[in-house]
Amino acid sequence: MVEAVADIGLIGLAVMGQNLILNMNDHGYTVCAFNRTTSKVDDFLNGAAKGTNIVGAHSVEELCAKLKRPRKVMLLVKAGAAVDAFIQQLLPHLEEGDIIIDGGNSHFPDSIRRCKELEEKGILFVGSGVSGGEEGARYGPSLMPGGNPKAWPHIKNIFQDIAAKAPDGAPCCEWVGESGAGHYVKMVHNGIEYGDMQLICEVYQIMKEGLGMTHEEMANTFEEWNKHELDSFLIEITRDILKFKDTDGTPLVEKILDTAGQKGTGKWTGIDSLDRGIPVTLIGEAVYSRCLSSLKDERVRASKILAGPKDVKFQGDKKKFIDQLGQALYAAKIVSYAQGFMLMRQAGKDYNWKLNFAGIALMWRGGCIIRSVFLGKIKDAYTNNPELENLLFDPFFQKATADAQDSWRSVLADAIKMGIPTPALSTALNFYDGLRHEKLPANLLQAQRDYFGAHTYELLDAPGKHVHTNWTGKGGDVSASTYDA
Ligand code: 2AM
Repeated sequence: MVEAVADIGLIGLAVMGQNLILNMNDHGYTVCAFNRTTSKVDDFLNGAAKGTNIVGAHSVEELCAKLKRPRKVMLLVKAGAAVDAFIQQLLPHLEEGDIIIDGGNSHFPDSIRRCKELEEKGILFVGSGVSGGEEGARYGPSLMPGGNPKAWPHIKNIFQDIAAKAPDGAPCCEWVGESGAGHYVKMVHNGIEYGDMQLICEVYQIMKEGLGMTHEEMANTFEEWNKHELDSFLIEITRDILKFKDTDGTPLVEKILDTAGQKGTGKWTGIDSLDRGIPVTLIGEAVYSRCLSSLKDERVRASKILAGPKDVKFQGDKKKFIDQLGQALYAAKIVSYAQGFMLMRQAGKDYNWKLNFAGIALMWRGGCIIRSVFLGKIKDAYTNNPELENLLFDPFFQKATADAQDSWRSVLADAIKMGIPTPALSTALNFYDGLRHEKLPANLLQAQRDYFGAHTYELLDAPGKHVHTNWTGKGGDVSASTYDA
């Protein structure tokens, strides 16, 4: 009879899995490690895990036998078929009330499905976003668990112990919500990360191309910004990257090919926003910007034949402009997060998830790539009003955008005149201006639809009643049935 010695089992000994195990071990938990290729279990036990309390298993059966009840098994394997395969292998060795946690990069519809299928079998499923890369996994990731709420009391301590801690000591891990909510929130997190990175890249291009700043000057500006409201991990690493010199003494960043890679989570967020009808325009532009960057050959040809503005050099006060640029970056970032939270709010409605928005902001405050001081303000906004309709309606953010908007407009006007692309900075302002317009030109759009397709429209003073006009006197009076795409 194998003794049940381990607090949790972890399957998948790639770098994330190994580091999470070591992290759990540091916090006093006994972990049992398993991997499809079992030689990696021995390599791990004889290597990084040597001298620790970590134990190993060479079969799924042995792993389950070594776990205290209710069993907790965390998967950190390749997203997709491998997760389903392990769930199937585990099931014969689990009992009602045991817990399976998927900590991989699963797409949330899979987590919704797994949660439901396992609940029918009495097994509690948790899909958890894990962010922070290798170092985060080892010393404190941001963890975003969602799924069957009955699992949370059993895993709360271990998850919050190993998670990153925000500057005030709060763990960057809270229960996100039911079903696929954990992986959903992780997806939006990654989308927001795309947006933050793109915004910084646009600012860098304006500084370099528009203002002709040196790398030292740019690095110093980011250093300065990092002391105030833009204080964040991404601003900090941008400063370091801009300072970094290659062996020949020139900035390494300028030698890097300007075509961006992507793994797809930003794209998932964009597609999901289209499906839900929520204008998450900044993340969309961030994804498209990576796509445009990848069309390098076409851009090289275009650069030789497409006209841009002639001899436009920035003429004004450079110091003032840099200050305004920081304001533009801050305002656009606020809009991006407002859009991300709008999307999560809609998904919460669509799936009947009770999403904990203050908790989500808190989880992102430390451990992950988008960690920033700014997220503390978002947490405050949702703590003050959990029903907040839109982040931009919160008094703090309302004032922040009001204070920044003149600078934001001025910077963009100059960038446009200079012919420097600003897709994310601009779309954020367009969204802001669209949102604050009580009236948009969709009345004309409805008229056009009715004109050519008899799609009908509603009148301002009689909403809900669909009418059709025979605009030309030639078409019939029969309307098409209304539909929503
Ligand atoms: P391996 O070491 O046996 O390849 C990251 O790739 C992790 O996912 C590794 O632990 C890897 O196991 C595991 N993995 C990848 N594809 C898998 C599959 N189809 N079935 C089981 N485990 C898989």
